[in-house]
Amino acid sequence: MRTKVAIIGAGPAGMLLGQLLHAYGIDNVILERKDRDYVLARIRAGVLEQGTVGLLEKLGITERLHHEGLIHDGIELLFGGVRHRLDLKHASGGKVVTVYGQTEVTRDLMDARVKAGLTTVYDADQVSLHDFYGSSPRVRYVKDGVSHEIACDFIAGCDGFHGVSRQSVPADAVKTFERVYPFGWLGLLSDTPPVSPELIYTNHERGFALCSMRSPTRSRYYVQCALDEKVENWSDDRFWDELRSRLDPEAAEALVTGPSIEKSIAPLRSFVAEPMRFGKLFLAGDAAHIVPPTGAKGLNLAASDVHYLSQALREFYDEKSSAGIDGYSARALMRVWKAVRFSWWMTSMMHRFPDNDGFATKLQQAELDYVVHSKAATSALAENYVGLPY
Ligand code: RFL
Ligand code: PHB
Repeated sequence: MRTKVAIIGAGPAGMLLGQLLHAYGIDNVILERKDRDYVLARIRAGVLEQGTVGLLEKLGITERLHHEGLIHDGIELLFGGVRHRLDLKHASGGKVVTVYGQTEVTRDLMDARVKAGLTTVYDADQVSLHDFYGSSPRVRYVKDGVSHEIACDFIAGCDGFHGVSRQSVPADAVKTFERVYPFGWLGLLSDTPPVSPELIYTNHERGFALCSMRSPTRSRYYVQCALDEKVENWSDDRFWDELRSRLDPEAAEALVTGPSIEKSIAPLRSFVAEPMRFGKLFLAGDAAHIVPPTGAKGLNLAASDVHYLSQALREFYDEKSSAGIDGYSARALMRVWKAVRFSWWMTSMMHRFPDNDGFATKLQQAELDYVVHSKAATSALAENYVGLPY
């Protein structure tokens, strides 16, 4: 088989890149290690920046998103037992975010891909990358016990943090930067109405909590937990009690509980691999960088990466110019590091750190008070949260 761009990974980065390239007339094949249902069962992000929605709009796949997505023009910060609303729309000069699950974005992209008749190989085992520094890049994989090879012009590594693409690069060609946080998030999804119409980010002495949602009838909640926590030790009741204990009395009272549909623990990490291009191999999304979810930036960064990459490839094919390709890594990393900073800052301000002496807690309180009472500080949070321009 031959294609212009071989894309590894059918998460949001790979699926969105595939559709953007298709819109530019650039043929591509996606190789995914898991099956479609497995990919769709991963419960992850919920908040889309306007730029991400704009890319989906450009592709004409927002019918369901505009119907089911929830427009949010504010969030609440809960600290010292009191909730403070941040008017994101006002503070950012008119921008909002859309609450629409990552699984739904991926499903819409998958459906569009099927409709366009494009090739996605699910259950692709032992994917390996070859000659991306040379003149004939290739990707090999095994499907149903049979080996296959795809010859291509370029390879896009959209295979997440644990994928094979970054690992295929010689160790001395890549520099990594990392912070591992000393806690995780225990998340629960339930078919219960959200406790409040907007997201509540909570700084509490028992730890961070987040009240989010997927729809008017489906809620997503998180509580900060120790890194060595086991999800088996958390009955639904224990989760609900812990969450309630971190909320203000009004929210605690209003919280509607019910059986969990999904419950899982995610570690928190900041990670960046530089550069994001190695010859004819490009990395995009979680394959190149990870941010802690506190800033709701991971999926949105995957979207801005593939926007830059698809533009660069379009320039290459349509205008015979390598400028976009040569500039891809620097351009993407400029935006990535700003989101890394914002996610780290939100994480530092909202969580309890195990080595926390009283000093750090006092600084958090001062910072939170500043954020909600200073127009400049509110604006700074808002413009990052709704998404910096591409
Ligand atoms: P993904 O989604 O990990 O997809 C990678 C795909 O590659 C496949 N793969 C391979 N395929 C072939 N061969 C191999 N060797 C392969 N190895 C892996 C995988 O099976 C998979 O299908 O990466 P991608 O596409 O870069 O997308 C990134 C996002 O998934 C991620 O950044 C977000 O989910 C992060 N995130 C959030 N982002 C937001 O923008 N807003 C949020 O509100 C938000 N909340 C979150 C989050 C992540 C969370 N967790 C679980 C870490 C909340 C949580 C709890
Ligand atoms: C979610 O709904 O899963 C979600 C929302 C906001 C975040 C992180 C996760 O910051």
